[in-house]
Amino acid sequence: MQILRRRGWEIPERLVTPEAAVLGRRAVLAGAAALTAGPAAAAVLPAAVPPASISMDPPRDMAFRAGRALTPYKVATTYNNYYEFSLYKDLWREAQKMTIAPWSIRIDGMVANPRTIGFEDLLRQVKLEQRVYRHRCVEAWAMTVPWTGFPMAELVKLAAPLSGAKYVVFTTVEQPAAMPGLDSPLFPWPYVEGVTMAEAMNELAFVSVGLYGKPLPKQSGAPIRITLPWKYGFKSGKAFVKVSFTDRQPKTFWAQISPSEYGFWANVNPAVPHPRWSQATERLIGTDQRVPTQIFNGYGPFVASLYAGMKGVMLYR
Ligand SMILES: Nc1nc2c(c(=O)[nH]1)N[C@H]1C(S)=C(S)[C@@H](COP(=O)(O)O)O[C@H]1N2
Ligand SMILES: [Mo]
Repeated sequence: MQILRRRGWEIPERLVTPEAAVLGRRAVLAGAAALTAGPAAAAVLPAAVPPASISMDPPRDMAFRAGRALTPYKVATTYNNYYEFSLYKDLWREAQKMTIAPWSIRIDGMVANPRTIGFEDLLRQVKLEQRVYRHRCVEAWAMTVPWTGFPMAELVKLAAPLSGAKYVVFTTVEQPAAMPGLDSPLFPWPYVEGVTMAEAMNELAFVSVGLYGKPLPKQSGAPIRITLPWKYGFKSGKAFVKVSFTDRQPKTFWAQISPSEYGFWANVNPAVPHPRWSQATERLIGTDQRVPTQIFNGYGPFVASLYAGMKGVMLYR
C-alpha cells in the first residue's frame, strides 16, 4: 500500500512542537527529511503480546479519579510525542512499523542478579490494575486516559536493587529500520529517563501496558512504558527495554539537549514558566478547552512529601 505524505518542506513550522523548536529550524528540517526518506509504512503487525490469558481491562482503582472528562481514545492515540518516529504529532501511522513481539527487558546495574525478563513472564508476576490519570506535556497540552498497568514499586521489588541504588533508569528500544528519528545525530539516542528510588516507590509511579482496557498501541509506547502523572510527559519514557539501577543521577534525553528547559525533575508547576512559554494553563486535547495547570498536576497529596526540604525552579523544569 502506498501512503502519501506531505514532503518535509511543506510542513508548516507552526506544527512543529516547542520541544523540537529548541533544536532550531535546521534540526526540524533534518528530522523532516529523515522522515520522508523512510520507506512506505509496512503492513501493521499483529500484536502478539500481551498474552490473551491476561485481561487488559482489570477493575479501575477509584483512588485515582481524574476529576475531568476522559480524552477520547482516538484523540489520545492520534496526537502523540515519540521522537524516534517523528517530530510531528500525527506519527501514529509511522509507529505501526515497530516490532513489539517478542519483547524482553534487561535488568542491570546495581542489582544482585542482572537478568533479562520476557514481557509475558513479567506480566505473570504482577497484578494489573486500571488507573485514570491526567497527563501533562511540557508543551502545555494535556489529556486524561485510563491506563492498565502495575505500580513501578512492583518492578523495583522484582528487580531487587542493591541498597546503594539511588536511581532507576529506563531506556527505550532502538529499532533503526522502523524509527527514522534515530538517524538524526542531533538527538542523544537512545531515549533515557529516570527517577529517584523514592519516586519509583511512590504509589503514583506506574508502569503501563494498556490504554482504555486494550493493549497499548505502538504510538502510545507499546508494549510497556512508564507513567509519571505528576511530572511533565517527557519523563514518561515509552517502549523500554532496559531498567538499570545506579547511584548517579542519569543523563536523561531531554536534559542532555537543554537542561535549563527539560531537567531531571520536571515536576508540573503552574508558577514556574518554561523559559519560552507560560505553564499557567493547559489545553485539553480533544476539546481544546484551556484549564488552569495544577501544582504536581494535581497530585500533590501523593507526591509533595518527596520534595520536602528541596527548593528551586529546577525541581519544576
Ligand atoms: N521513547 C520516547 N518516549 C517518550 C517520548 C519520546 O519522544 N520518545 N515523548 C515523551 C513526551 S514529550 C510525552 S508528552 C509523552 C507522550 O505520550 P503520549 O504520546 O502517549 O501522549 O511521551 C513521552 N515519552
Ligand atoms: Mo511532552
